[in-house]
Amino acid sequence: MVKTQTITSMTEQQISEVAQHLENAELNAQDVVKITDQYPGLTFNEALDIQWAIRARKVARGTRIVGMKMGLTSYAKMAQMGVDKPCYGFLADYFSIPQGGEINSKELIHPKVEAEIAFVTNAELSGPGCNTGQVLTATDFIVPAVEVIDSRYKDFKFDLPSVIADNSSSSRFVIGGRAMSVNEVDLRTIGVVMEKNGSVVELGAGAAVLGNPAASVAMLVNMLAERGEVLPAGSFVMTGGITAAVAVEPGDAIVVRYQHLGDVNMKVV
Ligand code: 0L1
Ligand code: MG
Repeated sequence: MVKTQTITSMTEQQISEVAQHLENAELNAQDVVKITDQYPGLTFNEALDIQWAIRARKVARGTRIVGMKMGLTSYAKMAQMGVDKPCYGFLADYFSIPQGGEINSKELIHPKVEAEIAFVTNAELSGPGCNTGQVLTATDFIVPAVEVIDSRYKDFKFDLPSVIADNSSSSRFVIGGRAMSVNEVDLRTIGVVMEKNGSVVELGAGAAVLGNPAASVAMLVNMLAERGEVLPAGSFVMTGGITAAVAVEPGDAIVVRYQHLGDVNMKVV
């Protein structure tokens, strides 16, 4: 456990200790208190340093990074959290569950599912100043995807720096439905219906995500630029929840029906 202390700038050793602490919480499916309880002065940059250190730990063990996710991209969710800025995280290879597959609740703490639209790019995107038009030009296709978020923090209680350090609650995702060109659909009006055990639990439309899910990809690119990073060609990006996150437990069957794009489904075991 990390020692309680009030600091305004963390050493590399402290970044590394917190990264190990949060990654262990993820790997052992063991909740922890939010990291700002130990580090009240945690800055956004330090939180990102921790997230990138977790990513580096996984890569060093041979895990592949297969995509990126944006989180807190709906104004409703930002208001609920009392934040004015979305966050991003990375997707590791073992987060990917096939269409119709099983979400193993034993590997997770308190999973919730979110209906999202994912983009796959065919050209490098770089910021600052990346805009929605550049994203649409660089999009190979979109595909429906459901994110399973799982905050490592007890009772899903955190603040923005804490959740950024915790890889923005990334844990699993399922890609389903069919791929389509952005020219074939109006991203803002794509309708989504989420069903749990046959009952409709959430509804939404693409515009819930920053007015247009392509704006979420542009925001990711501009956030990456703040750290000197680009979004390479061929990237898979989940743009954030169109619907509220829905808690799931063993025995639940989730089907998300997307207008034009088909269904995404999974079972929780
Ligand atoms: O993907 C998301 O929108 C979630 C980001 C982190 C906040 C949360 O865990 O609810
Ligand atoms: Mg999400």
